[in-house]
Parts: sequence; C-alpha cells; structure tokens
Amino acid sequence: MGQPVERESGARTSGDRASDGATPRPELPPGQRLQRGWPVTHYGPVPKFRPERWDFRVFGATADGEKHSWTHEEFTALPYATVTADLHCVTKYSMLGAEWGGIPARTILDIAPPAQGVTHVMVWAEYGFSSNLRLDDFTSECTIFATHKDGELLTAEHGFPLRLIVPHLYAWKGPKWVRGVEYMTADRRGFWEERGYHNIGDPWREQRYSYQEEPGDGPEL
Ligand SMILES: Nc1nc2c(c(=O)[nH]1)N[C@H]1C(S)=C(S)[C@@H](COP(=O)(O)O)O[C@H]1N2
Ligand SMILES: [Mo]
Repeated sequence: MGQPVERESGARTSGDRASDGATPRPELPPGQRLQRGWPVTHYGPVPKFRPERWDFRVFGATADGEKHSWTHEEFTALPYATVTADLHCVTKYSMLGAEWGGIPARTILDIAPPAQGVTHVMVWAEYGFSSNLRLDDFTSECTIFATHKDGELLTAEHGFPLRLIVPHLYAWKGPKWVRGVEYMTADRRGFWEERGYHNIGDPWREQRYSYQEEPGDGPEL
C-alpha cells in the first residue's frame, strides 16, 4: 500500500464561537475556508452496516477490568442529546453550525468508566481506522457519538451508524463508522497521527502536521 491520502470530504462543528465572552472568536480557525454543503472525506471504502454483527466495545484499562459491549439496539437506546458544532477538516475546509445528535462521550465514561491512570483513549472504527485523544478531549461535554446530523440519520458516507464528533479538534479526530473505545494509560498514535498529522490537532492553534509538534505533544514517531 502506498502512502494513504485523505480524500475530499469534510465537516465542521460550531460550539462556542466566543470562547471568553470578551473577544469574540473569529468564526473560522486560521487557514480554514467555508465550505458549502457537506463533502465526504475519508480514506478507504465505505463499510456496509450489518446490524447483527455490529457492536460497540469499551476495552483496555477499564475501572472494573472487564470489556463492555453493546448491540446496536442497546447502544442507540442510550440517552440522546444534541451538540451544535463546527467541523474543520485539515485539508482546509470547514462546515459551520451542524447539530449533531447521539450519545455524549460522557455517557460512555459514566456507564463504563476508565481505571485510574487512564490518560488517553483510542477510538476504533471499521477496517482498523483509529484516532487517539487525550482523556480531556474525550470527556469534553461537546464530544459526542453521533447518529444524526440536523435531525436526520447519518448517511453511510458520513459514518452511519455511528461517528465521533470532537468539535474542538480537526475532524480526523472523529472516526466515522466507529466501533469502540480503548482506554489507555499512555498515549499511542492513531491512523492519521502515525501518517503525518499532528498528535493533538487543535485547529485554533493550526496543529495540522506532526512536524509542528513540540516536545510533549505526542509519542515519538
Ligand atoms: N473511519 C474513518 N473516519 C474518518 C476518516 C477516515 O478516513 N476514516 N477521515 C476523517 C476526516 S480526515 C474527516 S475531514 C472527516 C470527514 O467527515 P465527513 O466525510 O462526514 O465530512 O471524517 C474523519 N473520519
Ligand atoms: Mo479531514
């Protein structure tokens, strides 16, 4: 396999536009442009959803040392919430103001808590796609496992039946077709983070590429 390339497709989330009330934040992070519509961006094929084979797993350093799993029916019966947020693709387009509906990440942390000492999570998707997050990014109240956008079920290309939205990070940090979460006691790079994207990925600090990382931003490449 050659070097994977991210193909056009993207989204954006608009959470708090003005972070501190005093100085309104510009709408777009530096270097981003507004995109009309909602492109589709990912590497590889769109997986087929097979409800009877689908499960959502929480594993790794869980508080009780057990693995947890939910069927599609069980997972989608968890309390539904919405988050309005922008989506910023590192290829420089942004989509503003989508309403994401689904299950907040905090719900998962409540019902399947991590062990003490967990600092990061790896979010796993179909075909082994993954992205790592600091625990704080995952526990943010805006981080949500989305089943819906603007009141409609996600389409297959956009991650049906489930995708993660982390509004305050670049969109590659939000896997489509997500299948589980691994609790980790040390950081490890996910799919794009191993392939040249920044380990943290804050769009407001324009943390696009791994060569911009400073000591402490991520595990050695
Ligand atoms: N499973 C998976 N999820 C993924 C990706 C991917 O390649 N595979 N690409 C990410 C990137 S780079 C972006 S910009 C967004 C795009 O989401 P969209 O296609 O719904 O706009 O999905 C993210 N989630
Ligand atoms: Mo992206």
